[in-house]
Amino acid sequence: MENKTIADIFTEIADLLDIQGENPFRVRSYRNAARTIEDLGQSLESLVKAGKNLEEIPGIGKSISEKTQEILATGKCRSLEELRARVPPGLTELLKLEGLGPKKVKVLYDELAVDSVDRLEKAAQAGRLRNLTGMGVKTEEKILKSIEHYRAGMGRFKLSVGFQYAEALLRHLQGVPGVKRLDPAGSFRRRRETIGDLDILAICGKGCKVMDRFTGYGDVAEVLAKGETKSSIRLKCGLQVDLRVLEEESYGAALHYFTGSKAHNVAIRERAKEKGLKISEYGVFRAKDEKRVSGAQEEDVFKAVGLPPIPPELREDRGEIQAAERGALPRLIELSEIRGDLQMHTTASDGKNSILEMARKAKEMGYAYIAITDHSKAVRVAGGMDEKQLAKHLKEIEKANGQISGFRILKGVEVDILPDGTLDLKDDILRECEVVLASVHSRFNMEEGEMTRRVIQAIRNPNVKILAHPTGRLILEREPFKINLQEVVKAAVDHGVVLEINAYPDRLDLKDVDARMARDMGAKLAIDTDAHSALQLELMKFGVFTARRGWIEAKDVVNTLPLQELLKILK
Ligand code: DGT
Ligand code: CA
Ligand code: CA
Ligand code: ZN
Repeated sequence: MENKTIADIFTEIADLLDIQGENPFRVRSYRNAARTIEDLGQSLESLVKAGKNLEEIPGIGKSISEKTQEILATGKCRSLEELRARVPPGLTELLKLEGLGPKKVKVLYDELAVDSVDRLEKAAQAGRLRNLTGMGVKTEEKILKSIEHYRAGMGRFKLSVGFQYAEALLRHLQGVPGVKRLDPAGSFRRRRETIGDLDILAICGKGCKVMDRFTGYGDVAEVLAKGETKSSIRLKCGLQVDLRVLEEESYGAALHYFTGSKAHNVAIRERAKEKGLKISEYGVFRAKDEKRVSGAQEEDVFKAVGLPPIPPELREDRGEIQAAERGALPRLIELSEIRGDLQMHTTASDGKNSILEMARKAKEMGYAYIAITDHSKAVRVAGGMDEKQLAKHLKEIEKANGQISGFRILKGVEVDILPDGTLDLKDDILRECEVVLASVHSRFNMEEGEMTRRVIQAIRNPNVKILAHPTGRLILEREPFKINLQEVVKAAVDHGVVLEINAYPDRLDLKDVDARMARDMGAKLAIDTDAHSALQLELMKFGVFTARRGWIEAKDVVNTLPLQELLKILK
């Protein structure tokens, strides 16, 4: 069983408790557990099989551990079923709408019997929400927008979630005798931030049982189609997976075709037409007599249209074909070029590991440095620090530095940008830090002008070095706040402030096209994990994917620099 499946059960328990008005601490403990499990980076099932005590994992207590074992053993959770019996189904779905919390959901149900997204939409359209306590005409408008947004993302999965399912499934298929090649394609291979489904391609020898193995996978909820060359399944989590078995001679053409994007494919085919060629998922052919020219390798497709290979992340028809033509494709940043991580949290605020534990893990990953950047006091739910606590914490960082060799822990903080644009901590203490990240964690609903002024005022503070998660979005959960990003980037460039690509898979903020715009305007970027545990330092790859989709090169990214050069930039 996948971690995500277990995490979803705890999220649902939290939602159901929340709607019933349960103790917020209890609700939060389930939410935290779900998050921990989802981002664990190791399979809970295999940990249990290896006899590990789950309570040793930070964020997992006795009750969660017991429930996890129950879920793994029986596939069910009794507490969840009891809760479900008490709350109308449909209410938890309403919680997924942005701006709808458990209190509002309860009012909507009690007063208007709203128990589904459709009913809520009808009620809002009919103007029936405006008379309820705490709601108005504005609420109705907002809810209708949230519903639209929710429907657009419905059925899509965050890339990080897709990764967990894809890796497990590929492992399952890899061992099948006769399987010669296995490649994920589609939006997954292009590293889009969300995926609609997973497309897998394979080459197999005669008599290979890969299709049986595929449709017989333990996590399958439904077999949608089964054939010799194509099968489709739906996993228990709802994700659809297509598997195609191909001939060796057309594999490269198919890999190109099914990687997409559709817009990129169309543009490539048009180029082929001009050259008297026809490109399809079966190969490259001469138009006049349909004679096969090539198609076994993916490069064949590019070669046929006179181009060098284009990395999958760029294949969105956003100028990559023209750039390839001019020999001007970027040399995209690689994960191995990252030398350190400049945003992370420890037990001093809402992280799960100590300074030294974070540093040891980072060193083990081959990094030369990290910055410890815990929250400031305005973020109360995250245990943010005041000036005095930060001063003490900075001493702790210095001390930890003495306990690890050949590695540097930078003194940092993630200071909150208050609604009026001032910072949450005094300049005196910020000056003591080597890395000050500034970010917005409250009042997301400001007007664009007001929010832009707020953030630019923070950028103007000479102590601020990095603007963290600049648009505040949460993928499939929360829209970015309204802000004039161009003005923000311009201010950042003027004041030498670095813009973050937050690698945390829920954020990926700046997103691909915004990072590209920022770089084109002359901004420097930092790719940071925002890790809340040592294991989450591994999430860096998702930030690198986003950067690659944004045409970013190593030279644009400050944490590819050696320590001494980085320190110069931070000064
Ligand atoms: P997704 O699954 O919504 O995240 O996005 P994709 O890009 O994975 O799209 P999907 O799964 O529908 O199809 C996989 C690839 O197959 C797609 O990226 C390009 C190719 N493809 C699908 N339909 C067409 C089409 O009508 N024309 C062309 N040229 N290519 C297509
Ligand atoms: Ca797909
Ligand atoms: Ca597909
Ligand atoms: Zn935090």
